[in-house]
Amino acid sequence: MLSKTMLKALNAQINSEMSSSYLYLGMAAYFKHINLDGFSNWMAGHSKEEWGHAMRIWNYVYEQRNRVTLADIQTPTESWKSPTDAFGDALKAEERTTGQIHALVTLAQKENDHATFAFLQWFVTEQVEEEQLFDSVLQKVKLIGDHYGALMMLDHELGASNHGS
Ligand code: OFO
Repeated sequence: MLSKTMLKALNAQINSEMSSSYLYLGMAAYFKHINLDGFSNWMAGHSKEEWGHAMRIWNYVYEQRNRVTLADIQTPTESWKSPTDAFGDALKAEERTTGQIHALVTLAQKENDHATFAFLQWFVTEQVEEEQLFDSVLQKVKLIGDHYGALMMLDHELGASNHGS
């Protein structure tokens, strides 16, 4: 069983992962709207991945013989000034998630909750990968700027990658 505090924090993280999923779906819609289908598919894949993170916590809460409580998911932004702007927001969202995961780890340590501490290690590693991934795309779109040909090449590259699918 989880403590009341730990359960509340894990339920909040489920909501946050679902909000990230919805944010990336909003970005997929934005990219689709400006005809960057590869970017759009990549973001839609990432949206699914975030939903998977929420479900990973969902399953853990039930394994611990507690129950999940769902809350409203924030309406995401659906337009950005440019791909650079969108990826800047995505990286900020990942950095925010990293902070939340680290706060959960600290809470698990404080409560001597060894099982939750062990469970969270997957997320700690995942966040390092995610920040690196989003930052690498951000740096590329920054370099590309308004160069249409290069943007099309990156669109093709992202569309062909299996990320998130
Ligand atoms: Fe679940 O935040 Fe990205 O990874």
